[in-house]
Amino acid sequence: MIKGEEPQSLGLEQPGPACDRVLVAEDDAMFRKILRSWLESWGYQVTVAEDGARAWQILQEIRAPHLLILDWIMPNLNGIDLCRRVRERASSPYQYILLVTAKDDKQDLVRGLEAGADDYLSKPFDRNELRARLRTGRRILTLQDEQLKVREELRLQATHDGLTGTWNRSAILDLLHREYELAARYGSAIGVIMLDVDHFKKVNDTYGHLAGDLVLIEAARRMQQAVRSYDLVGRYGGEEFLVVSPDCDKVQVQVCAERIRLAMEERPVLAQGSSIAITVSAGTAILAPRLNTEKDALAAADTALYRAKREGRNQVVSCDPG
Ligand code: GH3
Ligand code: MG
Ligand code: MG
Ligand code: MG
Repeated sequence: MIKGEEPQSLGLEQPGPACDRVLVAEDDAMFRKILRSWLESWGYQVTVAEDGARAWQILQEIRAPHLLILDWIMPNLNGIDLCRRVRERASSPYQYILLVTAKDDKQDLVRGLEAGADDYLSKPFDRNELRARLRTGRRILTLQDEQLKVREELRLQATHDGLTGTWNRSAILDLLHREYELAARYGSAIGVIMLDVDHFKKVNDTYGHLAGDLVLIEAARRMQQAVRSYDLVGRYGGEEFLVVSPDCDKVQVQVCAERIRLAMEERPVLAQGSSIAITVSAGTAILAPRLNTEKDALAAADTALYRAKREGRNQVVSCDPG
């Protein structure tokens, strides 16, 4: 029934994290057992399903395998229909499907590929051939993983500030807009805090630009710690930050800004062997879609920040309502 042997395995095929798991959907118990033992000897983690319905169930799990070996003829849900379902779902990341069957005429092959299979293997098949075809699948999945990683890295770079790791200016403004739309729908309000490190130029002049950078990193870290988990911190400009605080009223946003102010004043930043005292000034405003726009709220917070600076720094000023 199954022909072929292969030379002594050289051990694990060093499977990557996403494509080291294989789902075998096969109704023939004997064949299932053989496949499992081969696959395990090549270093794969194997999950088996005795019919198509069970395989579909397994595929709903979060850590479902990305490499699928599907038998064509199975009870409940056959391999071709299962294949179609997987493709209709169009999930990312991609799942590589190897269809296995005793059918071997050209038309069947075309049907299988049209249903969304990536490759096709006729029973009885050679152990080495299966191994080689799985390697092809793994190569494709590995490439995909790398692409996904690159895409994620690019997305991170495009939305985050390289120095502090907070959202960058365009991202925090996008997020403010998203919160604005949500608040408009639910009739809620958003707190907006504009913050600026006091006399930061002096930090650079006294301790050097590198120490200045470390102060910014630490300031951003303290801000993140001072806000609620769903508040958003972004670097708005050089030493200026914007905090977006969803579901917030005037008092809550002041409290939040005050917590940030205290977190800075509380203890100096240790950078490059120096102990650097820092303070921030903050201006707060409320964005309520029924009353004002994002632009209004940002301008109001900015005006309040300007007042905080003028009135002596290291303080929180709220914009006057209206
Ligand atoms: P104020 O209290 O009025 O805000 O005074 P300030 O000195 O903080 O304000 P000013 O706008 O005069 O100076 C801001 C300084 O921040 C000038 C600029 O060189 C510095 N700066 C901006 N971005 C960075 C950065 O990424 N790293 C470092 N080290 N310095 C930066
Ligand atoms: Mg079968
Ligand atoms: Mg400043
Ligand atoms: Mg400034």
